[in-house]
Amino acid sequence: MTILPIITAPDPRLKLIAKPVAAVTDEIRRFLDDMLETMYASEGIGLAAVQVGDLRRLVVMDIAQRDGGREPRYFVNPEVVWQSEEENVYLEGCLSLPGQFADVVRPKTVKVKYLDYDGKPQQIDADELLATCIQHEIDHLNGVVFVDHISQVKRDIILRKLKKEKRLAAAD
Ligand code: K1U
Ligand code: ZN
Repeated sequence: MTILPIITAPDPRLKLIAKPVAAVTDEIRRFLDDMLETMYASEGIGLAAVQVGDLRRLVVMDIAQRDGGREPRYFVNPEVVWQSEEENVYLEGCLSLPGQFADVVRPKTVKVKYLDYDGKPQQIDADELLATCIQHEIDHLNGVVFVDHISQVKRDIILRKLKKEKRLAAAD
Protein backbone atom coordinates (compact mmCIF):
# COMPACT_ATOMS: atom_id res chain seq x y z
CA MET A 1 0.00 0.00 0.00
CA THR A 2 1.08 3.56 -0.65
CA ILE A 3 1.07 6.60 1.63
CA LEU A 4 -0.03 9.51 -0.56
CA PRO A 5 1.11 13.14 -0.09
CA ILE A 6 -1.67 15.33 1.35
CA ILE A 7 -2.24 18.76 -0.22
CA THR A 8 -2.15 21.59 2.32
CA ALA A 9 -3.81 25.01 2.14
CA PRO A 10 -3.56 27.44 0.57
CA ASP A 11 -3.69 25.45 -2.67
CA PRO A 12 -6.12 25.94 -5.60
CA ARG A 13 -6.51 22.15 -5.94
CA LEU A 14 -8.51 22.14 -2.67
CA LYS A 15 -11.15 24.31 -4.40
CA LEU A 16 -11.83 21.86 -7.25
CA ILE A 17 -15.09 19.90 -7.47
CA ALA A 18 -14.80 16.11 -7.64
CA LYS A 19 -16.72 14.01 -10.18
CA PRO A 20 -18.96 11.01 -9.42
CA VAL A 21 -17.58 7.53 -9.96
CA ALA A 22 -19.44 5.32 -12.48
CA ALA A 23 -18.66 1.98 -10.78
CA VAL A 24 -16.55 0.69 -7.89
CA THR A 25 -13.72 -1.18 -9.63
CA ASP A 26 -10.69 -3.03 -8.22
CA GLU A 27 -8.59 0.03 -9.07
CA ILE A 28 -10.90 2.22 -6.98
CA ARG A 29 -10.75 -0.29 -4.09
CA ARG A 30 -6.92 -0.21 -4.23
CA PHE A 31 -7.03 3.59 -4.20
CA LEU A 32 -9.46 3.59 -1.22
CA ASP A 33 -6.99 1.28 0.60
CA ASP A 34 -4.16 3.76 -0.10
CA MET A 35 -6.35 6.64 1.11
CA LEU A 36 -7.11 4.77 4.33
CA GLU A 37 -3.43 4.02 5.01
CA THR A 38 -2.65 7.70 4.30
CA MET A 39 -5.35 8.77 6.77
CA TYR A 40 -4.10 6.39 9.48
CA ALA A 41 -0.48 7.49 8.89
CA SER A 42 -1.56 11.12 9.42
CA GLU A 43 -3.66 10.26 12.49
CA GLY A 44 -6.81 11.63 10.87
CA ILE A 45 -10.36 10.40 11.19
CA GLY A 46 -11.31 11.12 7.57
CA LEU A 47 -9.84 11.83 4.14
CA ALA A 48 -11.35 12.88 0.80
CA ALA A 49 -9.68 12.00 -2.52
CA VAL A 50 -9.44 15.73 -3.37
CA GLN A 51 -6.94 16.09 -0.49
CA VAL A 52 -4.53 13.76 -2.30
CA GLY A 53 -5.09 15.41 -5.69
CA ASP A 54 -7.65 12.94 -7.08
CA LEU A 55 -10.91 14.41 -8.40
CA ARG A 56 -13.19 11.44 -7.75
CA ARG A 57 -15.99 11.48 -5.16
CA LEU A 58 -14.25 9.10 -2.72
CA VAL A 59 -14.01 9.36 1.08
CA VAL A 60 -12.55 7.15 3.80
CA MET A 61 -13.22 7.55 7.51
CA ASP A 62 -12.56 5.86 10.84
CA ILE A 63 -14.00 7.68 13.82
CA ALA A 64 -13.31 4.75 16.18
CA GLN A 65 -9.55 4.55 15.89
CA ARG A 66 -8.84 6.63 18.98
CA ASP A 67 -10.69 4.01 21.07
CA GLY A 68 -8.40 1.20 19.96
CA GLY A 69 -9.59 -1.09 17.16
CA ARG A 70 -9.98 0.04 13.57
CA GLU A 71 -13.44 0.52 12.02
CA PRO A 72 -12.76 1.76 8.48
CA ARG A 73 -15.63 3.21 6.44
CA TYR A 74 -15.62 3.80 2.69
CA PHE A 75 -17.97 6.21 0.91
CA VAL A 76 -18.21 6.39 -2.88
CA ASN A 77 -20.36 9.23 -4.31
CA PRO A 78 -21.65 10.23 -0.82
CA GLU A 79 -24.61 12.58 -0.87
CA VAL A 80 -26.60 14.22 1.94
CA VAL A 81 -30.26 13.38 1.24
CA TRP A 82 -31.68 14.88 4.46
CA GLN A 83 -30.36 17.21 7.15
CA SER A 84 -31.82 18.23 10.50
CA GLU A 85 -32.75 21.80 11.27
CA GLU A 86 -31.12 21.34 14.66
CA GLU A 87 -27.46 22.33 14.56
CA ASN A 88 -24.32 21.26 16.37
CA VAL A 89 -20.99 22.97 16.99
CA TYR A 90 -17.76 20.96 16.74
CA LEU A 91 -14.12 22.03 17.00
CA GLU A 92 -12.93 20.85 13.58
CA GLY A 93 -9.45 20.16 12.30
CA CYS A 94 -8.28 19.20 8.81
CA LEU A 95 -5.30 17.29 7.50
CA SER A 96 -5.07 19.92 4.75
CA LEU A 97 -4.91 22.76 7.33
CA PRO A 98 -2.39 21.23 9.76
CA GLY A 99 -2.47 22.55 13.32
CA GLN A 100 -5.52 24.74 12.74
CA PHE A 101 -8.85 24.29 14.53
CA ALA A 102 -12.12 26.25 14.65
CA ASP A 103 -15.69 25.81 15.86
CA VAL A 104 -17.94 24.96 12.91
CA VAL A 105 -21.76 24.92 12.99
CA ARG A 106 -23.42 22.21 10.90
CA PRO A 107 -26.71 20.25 10.86
CA LYS A 108 -26.66 17.91 13.90
CA THR A 109 -27.99 14.87 12.02
CA VAL A 110 -27.81 13.88 8.35
CA LYS A 111 -28.92 10.99 6.15
CA VAL A 112 -26.25 10.12 3.61
CA LYS A 113 -26.56 7.79 0.63
CA TYR A 114 -23.45 6.33 -0.98
CA LEU A 115 -21.91 3.23 -2.55
CA ASP A 116 -19.87 1.02 -0.24
CA TYR A 117 -16.52 -0.76 -0.85
CA ASP A 118 -18.35 -3.45 -2.84
CA GLY A 119 -20.31 -0.92 -4.89
CA LYS A 120 -23.57 -1.66 -3.07
CA PRO A 121 -25.95 1.29 -2.45
CA GLN A 122 -26.20 2.20 1.25
CA GLN A 123 -27.80 4.87 3.40
CA ILE A 124 -26.82 5.87 6.94
CA ASP A 125 -28.28 8.10 9.62
CA ALA A 126 -25.33 10.00 11.05
CA ASP A 127 -25.12 12.12 14.19
CA GLU A 128 -22.42 13.35 16.58
CA LEU A 129 -18.86 13.04 15.21
CA LEU A 130 -19.97 10.80 12.31
CA ALA A 131 -22.31 13.54 11.05
CA THR A 132 -19.65 16.24 11.47
CA CYS A 133 -16.96 14.22 9.76
CA ILE A 134 -19.01 13.04 6.76
CA GLN A 135 -20.22 16.61 6.14
CA HIS A 136 -16.62 17.87 6.39
CA GLU A 137 -15.50 15.22 3.84
CA ILE A 138 -18.39 15.88 1.42
CA ASP A 139 -17.44 19.56 1.61
CA HIS A 140 -13.94 18.60 0.37
CA LEU A 141 -15.54 16.88 -2.64
CA ASN A 142 -17.24 20.21 -3.40
CA GLY A 143 -14.10 22.34 -3.04
CA VAL A 144 -15.04 23.60 0.43
CA VAL A 145 -12.81 23.53 3.54
CA PHE A 146 -13.93 24.04 7.14
CA VAL A 147 -12.63 27.62 7.29
CA ASP A 148 -15.18 28.53 4.58
CA HIS A 149 -17.81 28.11 7.36
CA ILE A 150 -16.23 30.60 9.79
CA SER A 151 -15.89 34.40 9.78
CA GLN A 152 -13.68 36.01 7.16
CA VAL A 153 -11.48 37.51 9.90
CA LYS A 154 -10.79 34.08 11.49
CA ARG A 155 -10.36 32.48 8.04
CA ASP A 156 -7.81 35.11 6.97
CA ILE A 157 -5.80 34.63 10.19
CA ILE A 158 -5.64 30.84 9.66
CA LEU A 159 -4.80 31.06 5.94
CA ARG A 160 -2.13 33.71 6.55
CA LYS A 161 -0.47 31.44 9.17
CA LEU A 162 -0.50 28.47 6.75
CA LYS A 163 0.88 30.61 3.92
CA LYS A 164 3.73 31.79 6.16
CA GLU A 165 4.49 28.21 7.26
CA LYS A 166 4.71 27.12 3.59
CA ARG A 167 7.01 30.05 2.80
CA LEU A 168 9.32 29.16 5.71
CA ALA A 169 9.32 25.45 4.79
CA ALA A 170 10.20 26.31 1.16
CA ALA A 171 13.13 28.48 2.36
CA ASP A 172 14.64 25.61 4.43
O1 K1U B 1 -10.70 15.76 6.19
C1 K1U B 1 -9.77 15.83 6.96
O2 K1U B 1 -8.89 16.64 6.78
C2 K1U B 1 -9.70 14.89 8.14
C3 K1U B 1 -10.15 15.55 9.44
C4 K1U B 1 -11.56 15.10 9.73
C5 K1U B 1 -12.31 15.88 10.76
C6 K1U B 1 -11.85 16.03 12.05
C7 K1U B 1 -12.59 16.73 12.97
C8 K1U B 1 -13.81 17.25 12.62
C9 K1U B 1 -14.25 17.11 11.34
C10 K1U B 1 -13.52 16.40 10.41
C11 K1U B 1 -9.21 15.12 10.53
O3 K1U B 1 -9.04 13.99 10.77
S1 K1U B 1 -8.43 16.38 11.38
C12 K1U B 1 -7.28 15.63 12.45
C13 K1U B 1 -7.79 14.79 13.56
O4 K1U B 1 -7.28 13.73 13.69
C14 K1U B 1 -8.87 15.13 14.49
C15 K1U B 1 -9.22 16.41 14.87
C16 K1U B 1 -10.24 16.65 15.75
C17 K1U B 1 -10.93 15.60 16.31
C18 K1U B 1 -10.58 14.32 15.96
C19 K1U B 1 -9.55 14.09 15.08
ZN1 ZN C 1 -10.42 18.25 5.92
